[in-house]
Amino acid sequence: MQAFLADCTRSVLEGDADLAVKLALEALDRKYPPLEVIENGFVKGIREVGRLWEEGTLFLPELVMGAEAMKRAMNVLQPALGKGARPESAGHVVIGTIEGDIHDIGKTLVATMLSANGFEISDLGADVPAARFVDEAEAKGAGCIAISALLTTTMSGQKRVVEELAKRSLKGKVRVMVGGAPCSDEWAREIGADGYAGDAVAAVTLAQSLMGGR
Ligand code: B12
Repeated sequence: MQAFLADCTRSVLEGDADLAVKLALEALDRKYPPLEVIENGFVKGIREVGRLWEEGTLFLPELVMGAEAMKRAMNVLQPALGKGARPESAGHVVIGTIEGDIHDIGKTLVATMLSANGFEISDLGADVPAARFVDEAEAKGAGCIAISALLTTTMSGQKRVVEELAKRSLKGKVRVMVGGAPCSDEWAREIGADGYAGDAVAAVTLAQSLMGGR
């Protein structure tokens, strides 16, 4: 299993989307736990790509190729995350990546895990204006808005969502959770959000506690 996970990591590092898809299919075939393959295989690869890019060892085209390999593998593995009996709805969550930010891999993983745990999801995608989150929450009667931000330059948009809720007298009624690399518990407190989670599993626990679910 360790060697297999290392191959998954390598496929993303090398930006080899065909290999990533082949390994993802093989993981399903071998009945490996999909979340472990994602987190300890492919995600490790994309984080390493980011680190190498930051230190100047990799260039943007390689970052894009790594992300493409990661996304293609996720497309294969995600349906397996949601398998099993669907419990009754644990609540409705509106999720998206904030305006100006096109990073959607982590957001999509959080959405998939929430859905697999019984939450109804409105996934607005990436580059979503603050007001759009609130419009959708109002339209669907959602109990929670989950906002992803991967850039220090876009995370302030999460604050705008909280402000928009306050403007419409919905603050406290619709809970807000934030996540993404530059976010933290402290940031969530600072902007008046209800919570922060660092990964998709923690996001499920947080949503359950915010929405009084199981
Ligand atoms: C892949 C990637 C890209 C891809 C994105 C593809 C896509 N469709 O998503 C591409 C190549 C397009 C890209 C572009 C850019 N990127 Co980029 N990218 C990354 C990289 C390497 C990985 C992100 C990722 O997918 N991680 C894997 C997922 C699974 O992890 P995650 O996103 O952290 O999500 C997990 C948790 O954070 C949490 N979570 C996430 N969202 C949420 C939401 C909620 C509510 C909760 C509770 C939890 C939660 O759960 C997730 C699952 O466990 C990061 C490096 C890094 N370490 O994050 C840089 C990084 C985010 N990028 C960076 C930059 C600068 C850019 C560009 C500006 C580059 C450029 N010059 O053009 C552009 C931005 C374009 C834009 N306007 O958005 C910087 C940001 C620096 C900063 N301080 O702001 C980083 C940190 C790289 C670096 N080290 O410098 N990027």
